[in-house]
Amino acid sequence: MQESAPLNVGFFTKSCVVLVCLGGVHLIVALFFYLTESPTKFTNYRKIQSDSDTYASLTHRAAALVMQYDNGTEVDVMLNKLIYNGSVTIKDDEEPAVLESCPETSPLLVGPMRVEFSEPVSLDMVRKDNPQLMMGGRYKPNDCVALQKVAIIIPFRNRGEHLKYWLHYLHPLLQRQQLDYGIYIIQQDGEWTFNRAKLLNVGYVEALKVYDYDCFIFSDVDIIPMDDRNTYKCSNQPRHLSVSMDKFGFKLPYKQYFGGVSAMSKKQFEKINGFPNNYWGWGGEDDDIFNRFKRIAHTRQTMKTDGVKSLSYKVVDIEKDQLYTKITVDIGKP
Ligand code: NGS
Repeated sequence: MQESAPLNVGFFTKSCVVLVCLGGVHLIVALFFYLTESPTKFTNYRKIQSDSDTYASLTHRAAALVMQYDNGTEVDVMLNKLIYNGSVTIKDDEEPAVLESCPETSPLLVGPMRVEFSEPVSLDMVRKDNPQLMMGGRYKPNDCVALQKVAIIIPFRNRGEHLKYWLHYLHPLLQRQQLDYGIYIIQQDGEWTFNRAKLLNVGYVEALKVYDYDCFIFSDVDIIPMDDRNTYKCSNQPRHLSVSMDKFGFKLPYKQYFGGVSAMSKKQFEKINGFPNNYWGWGGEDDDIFNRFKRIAHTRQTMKTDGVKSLSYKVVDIEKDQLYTKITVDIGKP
């Protein structure tokens, strides 16, 4: 028993030395990997697990691009491409695939459409037919970056039947047109006289609170295009879209007619101070806005004081459905 004691002590000491050496080697290897790996962790965002991580790192990359580009428009385009929700796909160990812009003319268009109202339509059916819609009636193509961000504004009260058909026909059409769009139903609260133009102004202001729209389509709830080549987009001039309607024998009722469906960019809308707020009841407001683009003395004076800049209203309710954002507003009375 006594003889074996020194042997055990020697073995114990050796084991300790071996263990310390192994610990040292481990430390050196760990230090080596730490020094060679850590810089890449802060410059690359490749291994991204969750959506929020994706968004955060893209924002970061976009911010870096802002530093690199001096030209404002170029930065805008790059930011747009990178921060475009859901349009940048990232896989492990791959650079993010930045999407191309959608083409000027969508390849998905079908041309003339059969539009008829004899078959009943339900909102549930429209929801099922349009599974790609996001809450609030929002959509954007997932394989290209839409050329315009379009808010569609519909003045509304007691026209549920019309609305169903409008949504049934328009959602698929707008998706075929490859637009980044949102539907805003602006419902006038109460029973006072309807004011279409003021509701359109409200729609403009409210839609801009939700998203950075650059194009606005103002549409009656009972007008449906019969050909999807009539694009719900803006151009360098205000556009009148409903130029050939069945109820007018497929021609304009008069040359200056600007009612039904019209398109204006944000810039154009701001330039004319939006729609007049003081047309209560049927008619005239669309002629007024037509004249805001012309040198007609009276309108040119009133448009400065009466328009989106002097708009006042109270939001009563905001309902977000898969098919639309419905905003109920108190716009006062005549
Ligand atoms: C004009 C109205 C417009 C209206 C157009 C078509 O007379 O607001 O008729 O109306 N102008 C005035 O009242 C000054 S419609 O047949 O669509 O009801 O858009």
